[in-house]
Amino acid sequence: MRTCPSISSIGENSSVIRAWCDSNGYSYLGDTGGEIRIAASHSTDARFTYIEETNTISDEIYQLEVAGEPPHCEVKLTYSSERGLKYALNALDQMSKRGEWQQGVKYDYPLFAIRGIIEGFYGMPWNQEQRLSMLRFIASNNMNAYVYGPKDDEYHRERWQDLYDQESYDRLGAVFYEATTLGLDFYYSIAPGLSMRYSSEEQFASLVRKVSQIYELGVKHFCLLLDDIPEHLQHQEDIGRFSDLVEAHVQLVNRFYTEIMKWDAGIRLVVCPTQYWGKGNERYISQLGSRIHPSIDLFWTGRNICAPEITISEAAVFTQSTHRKPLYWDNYPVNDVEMTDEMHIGPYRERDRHLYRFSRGVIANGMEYAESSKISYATIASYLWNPEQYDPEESWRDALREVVGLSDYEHMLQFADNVRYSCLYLTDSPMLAAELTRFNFAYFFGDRKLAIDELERFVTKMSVAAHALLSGNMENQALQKELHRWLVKYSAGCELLQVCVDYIRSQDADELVKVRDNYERYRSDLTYVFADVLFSFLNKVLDRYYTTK
Ligand code: LTM
Repeated sequence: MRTCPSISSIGENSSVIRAWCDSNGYSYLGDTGGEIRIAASHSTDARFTYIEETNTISDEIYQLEVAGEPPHCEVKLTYSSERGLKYALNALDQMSKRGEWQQGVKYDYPLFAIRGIIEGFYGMPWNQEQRLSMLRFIASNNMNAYVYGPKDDEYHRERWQDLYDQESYDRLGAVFYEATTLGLDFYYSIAPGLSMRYSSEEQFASLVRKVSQIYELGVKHFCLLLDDIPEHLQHQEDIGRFSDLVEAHVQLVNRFYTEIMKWDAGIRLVVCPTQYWGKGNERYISQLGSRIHPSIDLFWTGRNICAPEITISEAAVFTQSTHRKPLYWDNYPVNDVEMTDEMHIGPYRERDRHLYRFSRGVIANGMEYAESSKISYATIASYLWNPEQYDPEESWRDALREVVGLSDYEHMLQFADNVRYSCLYLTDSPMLAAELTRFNFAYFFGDRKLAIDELERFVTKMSVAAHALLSGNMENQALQKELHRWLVKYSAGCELLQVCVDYIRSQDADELVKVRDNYERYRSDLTYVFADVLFSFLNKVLDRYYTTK
């Protein structure tokens, strides 16, 4: 556990600074005596309200001037809003965590306007503790939006017409309160499309009533999710009334928008269309985009449900046909449905670094594994803040340090390097792959014994990490629990590699039998680690490729 320096502050917004200190583990001493002494001031100068690159008015710009180090650190903060102030405090926190006090002036702002996450996966929704911890995590990584929409919360989808019972309502209220206190926009989503009769006045009224229950909490950001529902009209009444699904959706969305805008002019609506991926100029999405109110945002996952890359030309096609920039619902790190054997803890990648100019923002869908999601989320947050300077590998290592903790970092790096496979990264195990390539060359063209020794040293390092992560008490125990299945498979892979080394060294036929037996066992567990890297090496070993002859 690190100890944080104490903080005192003079100037504006001391209550915000105090609240930030409370949720980030700093003690707040009032207006004097802190090891970090802050002078905070608000500014409405263009420099603090306007971002030139994106040509937007922003409330997220800040300047931090640091002189000295704790216990004698003087800090001047300038910002145009509470959000900017919180980001400035997060920047201070980063310095404190890393023990790197950068003297001088830092002026900074985000490039993507909407930067957030959606709890929008199939499977067990996060529990309240995980959800609140996630909110604190994304806020401390300068994201600004949390979307509530777990597919398996029955009030969200299956029982969309039913009002929340008191207990669930209070729970949701607490999430909204925490998000707002942290400076996050809380989006409530509702998904009526599995059963809704679009022609029914009664059902439309139920939809509005349900959402007004949430509005009563103070919520002003809503999502109407029409994904993963039948692509054609189902009810006879609807077939008689509308020419097709998109006509029903245009009517539903516009009526719904008109209705909720009566409550408050500050309300924002995002719609997830039924066709939420593709080229972006197909009939349904073009019709919907052309005919719904221009202020409504549309979610879009890109070229595929899980997009291997997102380019600016794809975004431009979407914008031309729908008359609005996409708000990306990025299906990473989510690992539900057919991806449940995978664990998505690799860094975010393959999103164009200029996408911020061509989109409203990115909302990243999580895994039901909340702690594990934080690893990729931290990299997504750093891409979204400044995609021009984003370095996936550097950001990933920072994320591992933050989520895993310093004491387990090196072991976790050994392990996680073999658990990077996802739609964004179809290979895996770059360190192991490089080691096997090196071994292959050295075995045939160098000192054979030395080649085997070096491979064994590498495998031992991997095995030590497996042992430590599986049997010790990790600093982040929730993470250890979530990763258990992948750690077990990784450990089995390490054992298998060791058996291979033993065989290659001894060239003993009995050792080869052991390799085969181990391999069969290893293969019967479908948990995805190492992608194909281990298999291609194993196949060579079993084919007696590494012989002394
Ligand atoms: O992506 C969207 C818009 N909807 C669903 C998600 O809820 C689900 O988590 C992902 C990944 O399986 N795929 C979807 O189609």
